[in-house]
Amino acid sequence: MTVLLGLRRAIVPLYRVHSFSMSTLTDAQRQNLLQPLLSAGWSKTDGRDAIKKVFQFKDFNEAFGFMTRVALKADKMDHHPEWFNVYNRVEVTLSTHDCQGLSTRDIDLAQFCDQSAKPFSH
Ligand code: HBI
Repeated sequence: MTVLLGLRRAIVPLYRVHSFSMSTLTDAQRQNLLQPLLSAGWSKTDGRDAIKKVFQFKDFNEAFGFMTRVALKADKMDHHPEWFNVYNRVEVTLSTHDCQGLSTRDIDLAQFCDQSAKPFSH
């Protein structure tokens, strides 16, 4: 019995770390991880725990190149953006549906979006 309890104590945190169960950002994570994104052009959406940013490119080719890179990353992460594209403009909204709010996955994907758009910021 004690062996089983010990095993449980060892496995449950591992399960959480591997984020099978995503949880929303803590206050400290909002301060340390979210705040820098809000200073870099991301903003909180009205009425839900999500962030959004508009990326503007030279033309459709650049915009779709950005979307392709983000799409491949999103697929690898199994974490998908809500987005809207018209010609050279891409509106990206990030939130984690599994926990109905912002998680570290949104932080990671937002940082990836910024990195991917960097070569095109004129
Ligand atoms: N994308 N943004 C976002 N949020 C999620 O919770 C999410 C996702 N893509 C796939 C996914 N969850 C899967 O874990 C399942 O819900 C299918």
